[in-house]
Amino acid sequence: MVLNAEDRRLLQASVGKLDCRFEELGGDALNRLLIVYPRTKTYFSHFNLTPGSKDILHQGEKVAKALESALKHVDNIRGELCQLSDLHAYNLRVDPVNFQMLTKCFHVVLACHLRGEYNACTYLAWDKFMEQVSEVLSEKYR
Ligand code: HEG
Repeated sequence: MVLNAEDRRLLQASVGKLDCRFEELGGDALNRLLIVYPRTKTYFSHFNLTPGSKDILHQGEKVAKALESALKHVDNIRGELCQLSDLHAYNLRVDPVNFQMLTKCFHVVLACHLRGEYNACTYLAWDKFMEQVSEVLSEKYR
């Protein structure tokens, strides 16, 4: 799905309305992912998986920083996430369905931080964006 001009505007505007730093959303989303979809823990067996652990927050921050850079380059998400795409496909071998699960958790986190600002159009813009990121991170599989 293509991000049109209005989607891009809504993405940028909603980042500006967050009541926290963008990087903090990642830890929150990853915490939720591991609780709501416990099978995702298999990818992080070397982590301290206690909710809110430093491992989880640090990893979440890395994810959020990657999302932030993709947001700054929405015209070239593929180029921006090229190395991460290789990493997830060839090294980590994360099953693509996990990206959808993380996206769902990310929506909940955005809704918590944006409250009334998170309307249907803003939701759709984020959903398209996350779909593009997920596509890029899983397209090099097999
Ligand atoms: Mg991935 C590492 C981004 C989904 C499992 N992920 C990373 C890193 C980044 C990143 C930036 C660090 C890379 C590095 O250190 O060089 N991940 C990222 C994004 C998204 C995503 C942007 C989707 C929006 N990752 C994702 C999902 C899973 C997963 C859904 C599995 C459920 N990622 C994963 C693992 C690592 C990374 C196991 C390595 C963690 C480690 O050992 O430090």
